[in-house]
Amino acid sequence: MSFFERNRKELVEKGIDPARLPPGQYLTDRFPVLHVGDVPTYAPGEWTLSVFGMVDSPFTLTMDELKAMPSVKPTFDIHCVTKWSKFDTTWTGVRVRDLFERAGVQKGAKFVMEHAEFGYTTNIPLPDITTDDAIVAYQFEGEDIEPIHGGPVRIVVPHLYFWKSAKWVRGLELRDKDSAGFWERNGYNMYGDPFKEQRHTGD
Ligand SMILES: Nc1nc2c(c(=O)[nH]1)N[C@H]1C(S)=C(S)[C@@H](COP(=O)(O)O)O[C@H]1N2
Ligand SMILES: [Mo]
Repeated sequence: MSFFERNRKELVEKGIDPARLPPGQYLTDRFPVLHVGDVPTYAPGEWTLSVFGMVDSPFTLTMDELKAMPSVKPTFDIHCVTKWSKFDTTWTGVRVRDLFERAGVQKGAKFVMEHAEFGYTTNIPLPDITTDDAIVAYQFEGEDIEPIHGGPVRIVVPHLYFWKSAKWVRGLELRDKDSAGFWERNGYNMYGDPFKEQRHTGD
């Protein structure tokens, strides 16, 4: 029996619904750290988030302003394209949808480019980043997000592979056309549905 088969069998033995684990993934309790480049550090008050592109009123938020907005605390499973999945992670933050309502999304805007520190980008369709659980997160399991996991603030979008969840997010840009972000230019799928195993370009 392969590692993956054993892992799936253990899941059933623990009474967890195996349908939650996408094909080709294994479940881990650990929280692996995955990113390209350095971990940024911010002086207090230095971090900001800009909403721009095809919106009527672009704006830039400080951390205090973000935290003053209504927050949600969803729990969901996350799936990395390098094959680990982690179940029941809980995040606190503001719905991307609420930020976009404040900015006034223009007719014709259909995609979002997430911009992170040091130039990391990832593209996502507008409906996928405006679900109930797609958030600009500042807490993980009730504590400030650690810098290695994207703190002070990252995107989390549960239903796509985790590379679509930019750590150290600094900008959300509304666009009419889809274009590839960092990993998408380097062979990863434009959409990234883990349950359809959309890992690479054209999957
Ligand atoms: N800014 C930035 N965000 C990023 C990445 C990155 O390289 N830079 N990697 C992505 C990938 S591939 C994954 S799997 C997750 C990993 O998040 P974690 O380190 O908190 O597990 O972050 C995503 N967000
Ligand atoms: Mo990943």
